[in-house]
Amino acid sequence: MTTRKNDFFNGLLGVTYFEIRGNWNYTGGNGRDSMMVDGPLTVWGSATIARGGGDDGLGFSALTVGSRFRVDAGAGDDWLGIGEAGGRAGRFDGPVTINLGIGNDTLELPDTGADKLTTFNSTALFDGGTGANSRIVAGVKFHAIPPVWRRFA
Ligand SMILES: [Ca+2]
Repeated sequence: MTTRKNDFFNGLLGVTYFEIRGNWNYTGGNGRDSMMVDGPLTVWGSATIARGGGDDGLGFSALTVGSRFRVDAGAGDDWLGIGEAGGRAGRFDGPVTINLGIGNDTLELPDTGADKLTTFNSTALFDGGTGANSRIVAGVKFHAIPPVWRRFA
């Protein structure tokens, strides 16, 4: 399934559970994109998110991905949030690769609550890219393999 910009998820308001039984590819355009995926959303295969230029905002709440999860935020001062404070957790069973690209970017992994932590079950690489990048990492669980952090303050 391939989605562009916000069209797809704007149509899902009010849906309480959604499942993609394959791979999910999202491509944002240049300019300022903003997308909040308020799950539960389960992707059986891989999920690949490419944002393009612009100061983008991207949030995932209760996202579960069965295979590889990759985000390329591109140029611009981007914000990426995975999880929702006090909210529902997500789970990533395959390798996770987050590239925030050029710009002063922010990564947020908030505390979703002790009994429902966002869980990374494989490798996880978080690369802030060039620029002054910050991260807020609270209640997440990295199973077995420690995450790799690059270019964050
Ligand atoms: Ca960026």
